[in-house]
Parts: sequence; C-alpha cells; structure tokens
Amino acid sequence: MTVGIGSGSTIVYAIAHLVERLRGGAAAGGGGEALRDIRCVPTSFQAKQLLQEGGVPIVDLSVAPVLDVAIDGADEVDGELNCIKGGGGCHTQEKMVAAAARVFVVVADFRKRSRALGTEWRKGVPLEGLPMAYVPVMRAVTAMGGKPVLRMAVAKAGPVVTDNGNFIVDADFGAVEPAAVAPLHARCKLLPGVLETGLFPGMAVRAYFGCEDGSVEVWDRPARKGDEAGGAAAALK
Ligand code: A5P
Repeated sequence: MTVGIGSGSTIVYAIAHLVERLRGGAAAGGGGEALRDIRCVPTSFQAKQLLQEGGVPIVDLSVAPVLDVAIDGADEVDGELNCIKGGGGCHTQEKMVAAAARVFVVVADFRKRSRALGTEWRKGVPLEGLPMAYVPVMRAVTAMGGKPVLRMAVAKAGPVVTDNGNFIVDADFGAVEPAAVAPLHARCKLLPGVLETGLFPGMAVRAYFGCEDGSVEVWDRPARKGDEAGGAAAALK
C-alpha cells in the first residue's frame, strides 16, 4: 500500500502511531504484519524526517505517482469538505500528494469544523508564490477585496521560506461560502507568480474530527455526479 503522509501537529501523532504499529507495539494494537508492505510519500521536510526516523519506507511521486490513500490535517473544513490548508506552509506538496491519491482523508480536531471557510481559521488563505511576486500578489489580493499579509518567520529575521524556496502570502477574504471556494481558488491560482493556494476544493472524501470528549466525528463529502454508488467515501471500504 502506498500512503501519502501529510504535515502538521496532528500528523506527527499519526506517524508516531504508524511507526508503533509497524514495530508491532501493543499500545498501537499490534498489526505490524499487515503493514509490512507499506510505503509512504511525505508531503514536507517534517513528514520525511519523521518517517525516516521511524524507519518507514519512503518513495516520491516520480516512483509512485498513484497512491492508495493520502492522509493529512487541515486548518479548516466546511460541510462539503472544502479545506484551508497551509498553516504549516506545505500545502503545495500536500495538494500534489492528495491529488495523486485514489482517496484523500483529513484528520483534524473539532476546532477545524466550520460552516464556511474563513470563519474559524482567521489567518487567511495561504498562497505560495515566487519571492519576486509577493508585492504584485498582495496588490492583486487587495484589488480582489482581500487582506494580504506576507508570512514572517518566527526564529529567523524576514519571511517564511517554504520547502520549495518560496514565500507565502496569507490572504484573508473573510467568509468563503462552500460554492465560492473553487472559483476563489481558480482566481488566486491564476495570479502570476502564485504556485499553489491552500484552498482544497472538494478533494477530501472523508474527515475524521477528534472531539473534546475523546469521541470521533466523521464527515463524508456530499455525493456528487461521478461518485461511485454510496458516495465518494465508498472508495474507502
Ligand atoms: C501544513 O501545511 C498544513 O496544511 C497542515 O496540514 C494544517 O495546517 C494542519 O496542521 P495541524 O494539524 O498542525 O493543525
């Protein structure tokens, strides 16, 4: 099985669990045997490093361009399973891996559930782009009615530099209704110099939310044209 592995704090736990299972650890319910043929495609330096440390076989999209499943966190998820991702700055690789997977599944905590993107996650839509493009992109976002901010590093002077050597502009467009997510993504992606947006329109088929009381809430993407019988999440069975 080829599995895309996302980035972020939630995924750190998922990788630790996977490594524990591969080692046959009782705390993870054993089952290492069933996973002996697994290979993973990481979506970031963070994921690659953790998988390597755990001894999990790693491949990339040039070797494994079609994945069985991709698992990732999200910054916000609406009822149609549109997501904002990129809080950790890795959304370009995350989107490539999600798009290459037969099914894309989100794991997140209850704070990520949302009626409309931009209402819970207030930091804006991450736009990864060429360093030379950041001022023109910020001007274009402003002209679109958004509020852009160049993401700044915390333990370094100057901007965040992504795994791909690019900058990130966080563009706050306020609340984005589900039907407006794909058009907004398309408009932003067409801005010269923008490599990828953190909007993931309808890519996930299922989202698992960990709740405060320890329970798990499951959302499936509403059925749409082209889905197999039983809806998109039927592919998970
Ligand atoms: C990384 O670029 C992001 O897309 C993360 O997947 C997302 O920000 C969720 O991260 P946490 O699990 O840390 O909230």
